[in-house]
Amino acid sequence: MKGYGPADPLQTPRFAGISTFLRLPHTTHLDGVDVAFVGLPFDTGVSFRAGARFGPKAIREGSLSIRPDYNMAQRVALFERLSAIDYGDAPVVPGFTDRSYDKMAAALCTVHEAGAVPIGFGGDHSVLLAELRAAAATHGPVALIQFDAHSDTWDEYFGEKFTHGTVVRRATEEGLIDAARSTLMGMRGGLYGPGDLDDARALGFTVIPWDDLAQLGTGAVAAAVERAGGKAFLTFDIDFVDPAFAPGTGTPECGGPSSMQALALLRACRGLHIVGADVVEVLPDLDSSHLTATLAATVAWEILSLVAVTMPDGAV
Ligand SMILES: [Mn+2]
Repeated sequence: MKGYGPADPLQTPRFAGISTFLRLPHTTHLDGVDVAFVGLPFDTGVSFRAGARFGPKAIREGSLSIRPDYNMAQRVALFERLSAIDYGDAPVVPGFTDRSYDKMAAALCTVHEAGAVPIGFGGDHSVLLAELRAAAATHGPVALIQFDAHSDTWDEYFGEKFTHGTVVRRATEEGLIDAARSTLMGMRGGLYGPGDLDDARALGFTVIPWDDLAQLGTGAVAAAVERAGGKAFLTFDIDFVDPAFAPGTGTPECGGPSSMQALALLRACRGLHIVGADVVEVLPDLDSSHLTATLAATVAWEILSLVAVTMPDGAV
């Protein structure tokens, strides 16, 4: 093991102990840390169902069933290549978006400044703005790779600018992301008008609706990685996946990818230079099967694997 890694599941069973993500050590000491998992328990930005503030807890619990050490699909021994911790949750002020953004961004800036990659657990998707403010403060404008049933590029909801449906537009306006290097994938369901996705394209994004992505497959994701061409933030809204596989989410859209398809598409991000990432919009109250949280944890682990494959192999 390179540094911090999970408790050995062959010494203590995976259901035992305190539920940190992957049973990684919970610490805020960042020396030598490559990846820090950070909970973002905020759901004031939602337009429909609330409850994602409890997402981080559920995703940690959902991670316990994962055998964390080796990713068979990527052929990588994760903790021989990187040191990872559970940083805990960023502070938030429930009901107050601006102050929560400031607090979450400050916590995430600390992680970036230490040279570690934060992987956030939402929280609703509005937390992305805090994450991108923190990422851009260290790295400058980044490419956004977004898996999501919605583009989140609307201008406002109910006259409000800072919501989970407007966050990608705000990040563009603030110069946090480079739209020309960014790809939004998975959009489906009804829209407010015929121009909704054209508006996203007018901002400079490459937009690949789910019906197209389903036909194009992993090659379209590889092309998105190519287009990113450098530092990138990967955001995964769990509503990208069909609600049959991920029912515990705020704004479900039927007719999406299975969990198998979604994971294959995510793995095709191999080679992406990830400086930050997240998985968001898990609502445990509607996740009676725990499948959504388990899938979200798997997504976060696959993202950790994507970071691992870009690092030197430290195995002896
Ligand atoms: Mn979203």
